[in-house]
Amino acid sequence: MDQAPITDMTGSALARDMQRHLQFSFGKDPAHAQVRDWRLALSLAVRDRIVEPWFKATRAAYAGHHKRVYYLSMEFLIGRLLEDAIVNLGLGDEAMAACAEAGVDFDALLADEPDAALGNGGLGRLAACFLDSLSTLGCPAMGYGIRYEHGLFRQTFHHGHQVEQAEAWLQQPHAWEFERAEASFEIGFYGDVREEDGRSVWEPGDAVVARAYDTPIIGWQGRWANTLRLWGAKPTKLFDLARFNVGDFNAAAEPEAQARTISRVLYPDDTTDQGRELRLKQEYFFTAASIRDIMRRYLDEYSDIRKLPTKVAIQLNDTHPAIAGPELVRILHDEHGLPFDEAAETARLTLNYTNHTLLPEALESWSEGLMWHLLPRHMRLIEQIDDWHARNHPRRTRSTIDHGVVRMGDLAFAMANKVNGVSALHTDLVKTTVFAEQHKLHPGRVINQTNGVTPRRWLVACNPGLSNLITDTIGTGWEADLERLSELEPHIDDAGFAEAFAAAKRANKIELGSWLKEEIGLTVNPDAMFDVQIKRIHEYKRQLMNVLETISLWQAIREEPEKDWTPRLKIFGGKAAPGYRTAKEIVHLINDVASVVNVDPLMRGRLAVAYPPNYNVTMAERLIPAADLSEQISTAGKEASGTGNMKFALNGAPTMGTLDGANVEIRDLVGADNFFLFGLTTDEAEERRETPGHATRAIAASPRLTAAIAAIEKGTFSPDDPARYHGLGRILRDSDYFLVCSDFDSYWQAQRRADEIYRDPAAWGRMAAFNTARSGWFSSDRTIRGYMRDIWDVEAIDS
Ligand code: CJB
Repeated sequence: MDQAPITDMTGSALARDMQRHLQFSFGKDPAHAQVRDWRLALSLAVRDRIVEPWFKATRAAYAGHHKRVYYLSMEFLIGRLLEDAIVNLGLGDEAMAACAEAGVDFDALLADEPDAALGNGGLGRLAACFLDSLSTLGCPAMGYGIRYEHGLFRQTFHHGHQVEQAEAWLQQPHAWEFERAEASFEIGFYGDVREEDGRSVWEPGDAVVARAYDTPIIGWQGRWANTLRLWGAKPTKLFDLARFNVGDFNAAAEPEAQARTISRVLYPDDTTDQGRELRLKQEYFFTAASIRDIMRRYLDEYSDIRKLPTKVAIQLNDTHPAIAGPELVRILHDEHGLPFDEAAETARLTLNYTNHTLLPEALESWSEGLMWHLLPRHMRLIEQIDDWHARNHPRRTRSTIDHGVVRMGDLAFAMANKVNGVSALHTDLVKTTVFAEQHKLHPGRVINQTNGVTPRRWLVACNPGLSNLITDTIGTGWEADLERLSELEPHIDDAGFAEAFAAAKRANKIELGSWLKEEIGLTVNPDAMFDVQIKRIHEYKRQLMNVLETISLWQAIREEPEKDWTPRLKIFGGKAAPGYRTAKEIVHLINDVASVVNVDPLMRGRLAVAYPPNYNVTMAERLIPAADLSEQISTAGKEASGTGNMKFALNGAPTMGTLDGANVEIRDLVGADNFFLFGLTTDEAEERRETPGHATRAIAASPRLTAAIAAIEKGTFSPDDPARYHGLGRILRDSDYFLVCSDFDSYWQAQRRADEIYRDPAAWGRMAAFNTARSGWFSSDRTIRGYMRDIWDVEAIDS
């Protein structure tokens, strides 16, 4: 029989391969196949079409002896992969037809895929957007991370309270990865260091095996594919047969259980440092495996270890992989015999560090005691690196080791060729606050690379209505050249375009409305302003200010129900770290407020609150295209960049925001008229925080805020437990570190300005369209080009 080539991109070939995989890869008779079976079969058929460009890319990188980029990240928040791959390969119509032929609903099939949540939030999602852009640009690169068995917990609400459940994305077959039993490394922990022939030799006391699992990441139009290599932990010895034979069955299985623990769960913390030994083990485990793999690949191709930085660029995504510095020095010095200073400098020229936060509680540090215990050779090398740094910079006053603690930020900085911040404002703060001394010692080392988002997932795939309108208006090609969105500008005042733009938004809102009805039983008014705040729950992100404004609006509507209010649907989404008490109280408060507001007959059609549980990438893909207003209301100086803010702007939702993170750049680009600005600036916030009694004064000056706080303290929203929110009340009154009270009135006024403009659909539509037309710069393609040019010094390969 004639066999078409595997990369046959026709619909008939895709349909044939889907049927073939169903039967021969999964052993299912089409007559009995369920949605899941079809989804897995289609995934393999699509994956087949990625393999060829993937091999081609790998061969091209080898053949040209190109410099490679390695992106080390504890988190990759990749979400679902099938639709993304279909969109990048341009197989949408073909896949739909294949499903129709098989009699399965394409949307149901896509919706069946688990959302791979191997990350907490912005940092992990950025890593996933970067993978997409690296492949789209044809940059030879590899992502390295951990193959967590359990991703971020599943959130449910029980009487408004957050309950966490284990997530289990690997309970079913995972269609996208290739297990590489041959790519395994033994990773040691504990033990001793002995001297042998003038060299230090680390003899670990325990070890696990890191096994590679590869997922190909296809770029736009399938021209290039890179690899995401995730490490799973396995025991060095599978099973203790001796113990089993004497009847000690639990002990026999212990090595396996202990080793697997390392890659079992993603730490659910976001911007708080969890000082746990297991976390440090995870960090060393994946970093050491990745560095070994990188060195193996380098030494396969080259012999001079000193030239490593000319062929390898390693990016550390925050300090989580910062142990890469001492690990690389250990390999170069202990194993390859480079003199210490040369080893340290070679390692430094290979490594780069991205800082994602300056919040003091998020700056990683580990006790020296734990380090000596778990990684004795590395701890000694950290001391030597610190001495080396001090020798070269006699004026320095800060050291990496301080009061028995190793500061990972200082280590990462000392061992980096470039250090980058993630927005213009954040990079300035990197230079002037936490890393001020290092910046003075190393001028030019700190640079800015403002974050970006991939337009393939965050516009083409999630918002087909708007994407089609864009293509109808400016033609194709903008998907990988997003600044071309500016070509929309001359059309913004065309009646036809304006109408179609508004219609696309409205269709998304109606679709979201039916999903909310199904999901949480809420009936929504599609004409209401969809006002959305989705992100981790954190005091600095100030969901509390948003819910206080909601309460205030509820009170105002109750006072004057006859007034012509601009209808609003307040949508919240986000998880609280399980151990973060205040964040969990805020979750509870949002739910309690929703349960009062949503049944108040005076609110009907005017105000409602939606808080669908278990916010994740998939939910973001649903909410962002339907949003009218984007809430980016963090205390100035606290949000390093934000990336959700970029996705909303791109999808035509103006920002309600402070001058924080990348909001500053968004406002500069979309124009001050198309952005709702409020609140203190970073400097003003710093100063206000130092002013005694700032919260008391702000509350006293604002009757609205006084009434809203009084309501939560009185138990208006928690009649079953009136004291429930006394703690939140105290935080607001006594300390208010995040300046909710100080910014409240300014926020309220900005919201009312938004109400005013929303009443004029043409004016609002214009603002929305300007947001889309002027957000092209926020493509992660632009960010990755910046990293390639300013940090990695690598060229794209034209395949
Ligand atoms: N960020 O998501 C995290 N986790 C952290 O531990 C530290 C920072 C976020 O990184 C994003 C990507 O750079 C930023 O946009 C965001 O502001 C920051 O909080």
